[in-house]
Amino acid sequence: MAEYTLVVVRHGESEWNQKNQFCGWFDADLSDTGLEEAKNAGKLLKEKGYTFDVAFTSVLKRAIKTLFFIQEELDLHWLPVTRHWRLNERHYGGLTGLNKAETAAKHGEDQVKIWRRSYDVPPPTMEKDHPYSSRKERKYAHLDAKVVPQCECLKDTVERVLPYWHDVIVPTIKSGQRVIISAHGNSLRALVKYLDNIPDSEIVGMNIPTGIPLVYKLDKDMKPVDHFYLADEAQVKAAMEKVANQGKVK
Ligand code: DG2
Repeated sequence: MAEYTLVVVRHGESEWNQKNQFCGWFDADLSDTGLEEAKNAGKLLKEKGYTFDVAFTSVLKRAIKTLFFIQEELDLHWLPVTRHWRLNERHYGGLTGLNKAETAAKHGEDQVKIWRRSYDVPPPTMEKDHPYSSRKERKYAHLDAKVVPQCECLKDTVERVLPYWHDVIVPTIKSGQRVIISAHGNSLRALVKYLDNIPDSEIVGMNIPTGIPLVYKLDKDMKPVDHFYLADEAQVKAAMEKVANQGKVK
């Protein structure tokens, strides 16, 4: 029986999603389309009667701003929001900043799919002097240098998202507070893989669309009894295909 409702949402389209660049820990802003997607997500949640007591997001502005525009539509500006690096996007390492289609033309679509979607094959490591290195960013200065990744496969992302899920988010949900998480394509794939117990081989085919709220109904042990996107099937399918196709040669 469903005991709790959790809503997760991938941020609206970012400027780097729009330019089809690997983004990871780079702090890209929302595009104008992404801003509209964020507002629409809020409108949809309002229309369907969802409300929240607490919100979690990453320390990346595309997710933070998406959450803000959702709060705005729901008139929930007062909501306690926790921003945490463990909800950041998967770190794309040396691919950060490269165009996905151009990378596919250079290395092949299969290789790009492995880098984007495999469970345990990491992208190339980010060099120390990489122009988009997060090493020197003030928001990560409090972290042990060993914790700040220089590249991550999905398995690495699962390993850093789950402690936060178990230690912070689960107790919050179990306390009866209604939770929304605004995060990223791959930090959410990590969470969804765990929640739905998706095998490593099947997670390869899973793409999370931007700006469409995904609702989980969880039982008392936090096992999903149901989940669904707040959009019709055709819209979700098209949005997922759009994400998948970003790794194809144009
Ligand atoms: C995208 C996901 O992350 O890219 O890092 O480029 O969700 O923060 O926009 P997000 C990125 P793909 O894994 O879909 O290529």
